[in-house]
Amino acid sequence: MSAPHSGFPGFAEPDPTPQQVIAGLRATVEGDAVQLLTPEGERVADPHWDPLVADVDTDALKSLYRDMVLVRRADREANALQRQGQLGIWVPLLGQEAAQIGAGRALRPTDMAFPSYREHGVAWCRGIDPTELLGIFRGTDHGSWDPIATGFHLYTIVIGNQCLNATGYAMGQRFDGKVGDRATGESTICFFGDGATSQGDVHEGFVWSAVYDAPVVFFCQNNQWAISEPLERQTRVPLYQRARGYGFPGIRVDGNDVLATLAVTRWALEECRTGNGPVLVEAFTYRMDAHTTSDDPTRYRLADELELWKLKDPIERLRVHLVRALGVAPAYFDGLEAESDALAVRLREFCAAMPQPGPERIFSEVYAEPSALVEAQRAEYLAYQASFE
Ligand SMILES: Cc1ncc(C[n+]2csc(CCOP(=O)(O)OP(=O)(O)O)c2C)c(N)n1
Repeated sequence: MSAPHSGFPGFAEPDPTPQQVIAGLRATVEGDAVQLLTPEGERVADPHWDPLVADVDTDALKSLYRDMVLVRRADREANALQRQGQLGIWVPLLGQEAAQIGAGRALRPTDMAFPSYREHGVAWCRGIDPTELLGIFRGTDHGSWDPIATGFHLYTIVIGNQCLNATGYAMGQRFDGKVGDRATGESTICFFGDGATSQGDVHEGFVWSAVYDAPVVFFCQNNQWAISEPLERQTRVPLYQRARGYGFPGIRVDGNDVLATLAVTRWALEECRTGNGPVLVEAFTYRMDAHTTSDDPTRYRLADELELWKLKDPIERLRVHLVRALGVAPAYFDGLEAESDALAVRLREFCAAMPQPGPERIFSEVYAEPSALVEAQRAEYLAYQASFE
C-alpha cells in the first residue's frame, strides 16, 4: 500500500496500513501497558512503578481483593434484580473491577471524582453503599448521595459531558489555590469510556484543562466496545497517545491489574495535585457483560473474544497471587464468600422494600434553596394529577 503523506515534512515515516493500525490497537496489553501482576498472578518487578505501591502489603492486597469481590457481587445481584423486574435497567461493571478499584483506592478524601454511569466500583471506594445506586436504575431518583461530602459526583448519562464538569471543577481547584502542595493538594478524576473519546465534550475538556493546567486525571476505561461499536471505530492511534496532541502526558495501564492501576493512578493524581496536570490514563480492560441489560452483545461480537479476556480476569489473577505467592489460607476466601452472600441478600431486601415515590418527588432537590418557580410547577403538576381522580 502507498504511503499518502510520506512526501510531506513531518510525515517522514510511511503511514501504517489500516491492518497495522487495527493490529496495534488490539495489541496484547502486556507489550504496551504498565503491568505489575500478570494474568497468571505473577508479580512483575518494576523499578519505576514499585515505589508507588511500596506500602501495599499482603493485608492491603487482600483489601483490594475484597473490594473487587464485593463490587462484582453487588453488580451481579443488581443485574439479576433487573432481570426479575425490580430495576428498569442495569449497567454491568463485570470485568472492570480492577480498573475501578485501583483508581478509586488511589483517591484521597479531598479529591473529586466525576463518574459516567458504570462506576459502581469507584462509588464503593467513595463510601457510597451499593443500595444507593438502586434508585437510579429503578427510576426513583437521580442518585441520593451528596457529591461534595462524598467526593463523588452524580452519575452522568450524557456521554462525555462529565469531562467538562470535571475540567471546570479542576480549574476551580487551581484558581482557589488548592494545587501545588504534595501533602494537601487536591485533584480531580474524570471517568469515561473509549466511545466517549469521540465526543466533542471530551476534546473540549482536554483543551481547557491543558491550557489552564487544571489538576484533572482523565481516566479512560477502554473496555474495547461502545455498545456495538468497536475501538477501531473511535481511533486510529492508541487512545493514550492522544494526550500528546493536547500537550499533556498519556499512559496506558493494564486495567485488569488492580496493583498497576493503583500505582499509575496515584502517580497521575500526584502530578495533578503538585501542579503538573492534566494527565490521561488509558486503562486497557474489557466489558465482559452486555453494555446494559437492554443490550445483547452476541449480536455484534464473537464469543472467543470474551473467552480470551476471561483468562485475564482481574479478580482471578489477584486470587492466584494471594494463594500461590503469599500463602493466604482458604478460610479468608470462605469468609469473603459469606460476606458477599450477606451483601447480596441486603441489596435484594433493600430493593424489594424501596418505597414508590409520589409524583411530587421530581420537584424535590432541584435546587439547594427553595425556589418559587419550582414550587409553582409542583402545585400545578399535583393539581393536574388530582384532576384524574
Ligand atoms: C451524548 C450521547 N450520545 C449517545 C448516547 C447513547 N449512548 C449511551 S452509552 C453509549 C456508548 C458509550 O461507550 P463508551 O464511552 O465506550 O463507554 P462504556 O459504556 O463502554 O463504558 C452511547 C453511544 C448518550 N448516552 N449520550
